[in-house]
Amino acid sequence: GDNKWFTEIFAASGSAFGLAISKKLDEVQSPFQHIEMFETTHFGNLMVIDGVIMLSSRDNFLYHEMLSHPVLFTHPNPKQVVIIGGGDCGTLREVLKHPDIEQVTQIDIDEQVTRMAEKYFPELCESNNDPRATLKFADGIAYMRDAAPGSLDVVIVDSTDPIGPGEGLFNRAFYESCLKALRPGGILVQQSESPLIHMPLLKAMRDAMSEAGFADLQSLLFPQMVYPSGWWTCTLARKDAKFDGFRVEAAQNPAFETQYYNAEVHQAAMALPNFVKKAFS
Ligand code: PUT
Repeated sequence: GDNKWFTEIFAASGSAFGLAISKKLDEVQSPFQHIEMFETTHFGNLMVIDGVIMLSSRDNFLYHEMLSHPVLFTHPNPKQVVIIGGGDCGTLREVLKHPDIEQVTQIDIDEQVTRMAEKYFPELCESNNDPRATLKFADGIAYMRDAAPGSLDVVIVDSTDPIGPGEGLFNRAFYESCLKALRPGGILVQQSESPLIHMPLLKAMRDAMSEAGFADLQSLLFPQMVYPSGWWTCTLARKDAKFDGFRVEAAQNPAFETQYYNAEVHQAAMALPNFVKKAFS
């Protein structure tokens, strides 16, 4: 047809992903990055940052739910949550679905990401005025470095890839800041790229988390069509003890609705294929 295509080329893996575009909606050069918004023919709106797909209306629920609910149902009693990045507010919305959460502070370096999300993904921003939510636009690395020791239950790193402003969120120094800011029992979770085509990066993240002093790691796998290879991970790192399952009963009877997450999906996401086990060993 007459449609144009947005294509993201993954040079390192000799692959690419494309979506048919009906029109360009918006574009802004922020002090940090180039943000573009498109209307697609079949996936709703699409946000692209520095040429890299961040989210589409149609499938972002997979990523946002898997970055939020597994960690919150693994922690025994999460109250204080920080989100680093997450400017589209989709993760924030999922976290705020948990009624026992008392406070969520989101720190994205780029206010323009949130301004675009308010306009083009209003459904993701529907909880931004929740009294438990605080949105700050600042450097997440400095925020975690200066966070009060032992003050947080869960830190969620919902970042871009480790190039550009997100780069400093993938190293030992950052993980040490997170570890210090977590209370006993605290858990860090970070989006950790594709198991199929980014394994060296995923492995390096896990090694850096261990070297920073986290006691145990757990990577979860889930589909995410608009990201490279269509298959993605998040990695949980527990401050001071081995992981010991999750709160299955609570996950089976949530006080809210989800589109992807449920207790069975959580259990299944913890199953590691042999090539992943081998890479982690
Ligand atoms: N928020 C995760 C972005 C990943 C893009 N490749």
